[in-house]
Amino acid sequence: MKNYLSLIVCLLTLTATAQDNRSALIPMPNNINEVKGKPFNIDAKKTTIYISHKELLFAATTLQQSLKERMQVNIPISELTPRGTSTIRLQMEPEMTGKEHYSIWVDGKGVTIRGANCAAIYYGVMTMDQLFLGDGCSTEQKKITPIAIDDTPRFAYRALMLDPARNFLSVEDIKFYIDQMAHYKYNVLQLHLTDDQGWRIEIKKHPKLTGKKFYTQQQLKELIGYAAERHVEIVPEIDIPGHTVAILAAYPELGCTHTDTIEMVVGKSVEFMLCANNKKVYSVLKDIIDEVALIFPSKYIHLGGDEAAVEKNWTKCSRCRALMAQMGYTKTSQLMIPFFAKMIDFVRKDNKQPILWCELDNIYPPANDYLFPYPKDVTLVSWRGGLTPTCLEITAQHGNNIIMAPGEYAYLDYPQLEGDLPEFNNWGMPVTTLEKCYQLDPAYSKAESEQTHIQGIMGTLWGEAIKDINRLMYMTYPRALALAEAGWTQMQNRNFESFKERLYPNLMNLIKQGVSVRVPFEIVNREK
Ligand code: TNX
Repeated sequence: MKNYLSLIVCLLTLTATAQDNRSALIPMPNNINEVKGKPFNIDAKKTTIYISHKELLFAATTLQQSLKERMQVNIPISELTPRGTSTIRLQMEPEMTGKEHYSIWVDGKGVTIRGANCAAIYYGVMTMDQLFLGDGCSTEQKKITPIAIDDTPRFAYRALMLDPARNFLSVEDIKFYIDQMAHYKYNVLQLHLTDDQGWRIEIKKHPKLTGKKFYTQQQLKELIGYAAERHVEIVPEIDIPGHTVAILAAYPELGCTHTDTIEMVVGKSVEFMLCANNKKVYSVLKDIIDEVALIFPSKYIHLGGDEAAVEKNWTKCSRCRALMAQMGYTKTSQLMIPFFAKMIDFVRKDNKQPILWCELDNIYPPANDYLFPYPKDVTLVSWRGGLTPTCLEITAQHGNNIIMAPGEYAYLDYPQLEGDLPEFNNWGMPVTTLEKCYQLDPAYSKAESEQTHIQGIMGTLWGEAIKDINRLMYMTYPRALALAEAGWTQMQNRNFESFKERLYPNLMNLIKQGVSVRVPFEIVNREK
């Protein structure tokens, strides 16, 4: 009787919303095929999740939790050879190509998720969870509709960025943020750890850097471990040589000669820079980079390099001017060459690769070249509104890799609608609607041959107005869902109308997890 009733409820819902097993898939998988036949019945007494390798235990536990939450069943996990008739298999197959490539096969007899490694299989589990979420009727009856998915991401680098330098975020809040982003197959979280308003990472050799609110190295290691289980890598950013009031307030002797007597107040000014010709600057930064490299296992260290007010600092500084004369430089910005040559050398010696925000010779279009010649092994992030097409071309010419965080699509600190938040620090930010975010093609319609240097995407949530986790989530979701699809899904599989429909179950689910999403009421056509 209960089943019969739920079937009626399901049929009614079906007519209203056309739910099926594809209706909650975000990002849309790149290859889905129908499989004919009966659904697979989950039977709490018979069904078992089998893992081919011990390392898959976390993915299996995640799937177990998903089944519990969506179908109210407790399914055991086993490391034994699969037997019986009701099996869910997580099968590591090293010969499968692609680091994040997974496949799912569901038929009347069972479920198999395959991948070359844990990350790939974890993404298969994430997709399974969305199959359950979308396929409300079947899920209600503890059934899984047959389907075949073979999915691999368009881009390898799919990042979000948080800025605890401006407003501190607790470790617990960052973990909660990681929980959500991992569901949408993001694999990088960049932490902007230093800025004018604060230095948030403990550096043992220079303890004065940190004030009251910071992360100890131990806390960071724990956070890195938490993220790694969910296949999210944390990339640290130490922003130099501008955005450095916090470090200069602690060690004023690292500033330029003309700032020797200026009182530095954390957060008060954004225009003071580290001196480009001071041995101590380089020795302190080496200590910092060495400690950062030891804490973070990531391949990359981000060194900022954005918005350096060179004229207000290096041009006025006698030491910097002396270095310019010695090097025969005609423009102050050329001092970035020896400054970053040293920094990048430190990074390389620590077996890491540098990332920098891409700065061109103009902050508005038209721009013609880099601000200074970036070494080839620097990965650049394109961010300034209007300059991404130029960044794409110049990075291709010079052989630098590029990550796409274009202001017009990927800035999560910008308002989602006119008149919406942020209520302060809004310097005339462009409105970045959900639809606008969705329109991002990370390759900017370039031919295949011209996009090989594009690593992926990053949604940046600058923190000036982010006072707490609820604001953080409000600015992130649902726009991060649109960016997730831009990073993962091939253009031919993307469609805003379809995305809008797939959004609703995900919004409901996020709310259920306690995520304060913004309701994107503007996407609903009220004149039906
Ligand atoms: C520019 S984006 C910055 C940040 C600010 C942001 C505000 C970038 C590399 N630098 O320091 O927080 O604008 O939108």
